[in-house]
Amino acid sequence: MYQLHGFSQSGNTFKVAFLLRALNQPWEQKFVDFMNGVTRTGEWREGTNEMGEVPVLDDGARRLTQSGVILTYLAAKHGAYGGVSEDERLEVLRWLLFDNHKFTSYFASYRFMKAFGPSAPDPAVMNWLRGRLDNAFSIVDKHLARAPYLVGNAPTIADMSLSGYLFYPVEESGYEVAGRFPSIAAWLERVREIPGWANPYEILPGEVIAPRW
Ligand SMILES: N[C@@H](CCC(=O)N[C@@H](CS)C(=O)NCC(=O)O)C(=O)O
Repeated sequence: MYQLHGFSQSGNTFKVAFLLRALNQPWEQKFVDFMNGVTRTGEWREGTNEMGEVPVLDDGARRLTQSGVILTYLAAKHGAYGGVSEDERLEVLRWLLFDNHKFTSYFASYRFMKAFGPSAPDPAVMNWLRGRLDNAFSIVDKHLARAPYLVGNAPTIADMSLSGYLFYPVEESGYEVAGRFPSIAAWLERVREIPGWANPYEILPGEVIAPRW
């Protein structure tokens, strides 16, 4: 059985959980106490992931990290959600890279500082991040105005990756999507229809934490 190391606030962990459920694969939760600094310890980094990040997926003796790698691995192994041609697979990879560099990464940082940071977020940092976010979200919104999914006419891991953080309560990020990016909002409704979708807080381990700032 797959083992997925992560925690409930982690949209990157949710991306993998969503795909495992969509593929109908049994998996076991391995709670990582991220909020109390476990991934910063030398022991965890040496024993689990030198990059100090979740998600981590164990498939028997094989250990994988980086959600984009894990999604690509599972899609290829189970023959679903990876794109139906070489062109589509490359297009999926293109969106995964964009997501990891500019979409999820800025959004997750913004939300973390707003909801879970140890001290009140610095307005200058938040303003800068918001500008980067507005740019990335506008690009995705424009793309989705012309297509039902990010790649081709059916859902892929690109959709699971980019949407991974967008099912958490808006109060956590304070970043409105529904009113400002209508094509993203409509796409999120389609993503919710993919078999296996669930509320991240209902399928991942760890307590829900009220936004701090
Ligand atoms: N690109 C990585 C990002 C993973 C990531 O940033 N995970 C967060 C938790 S959701 C983390 O462990 N952050 C630790 C850190 O940035 O030091 C992925 O997609 O797996």
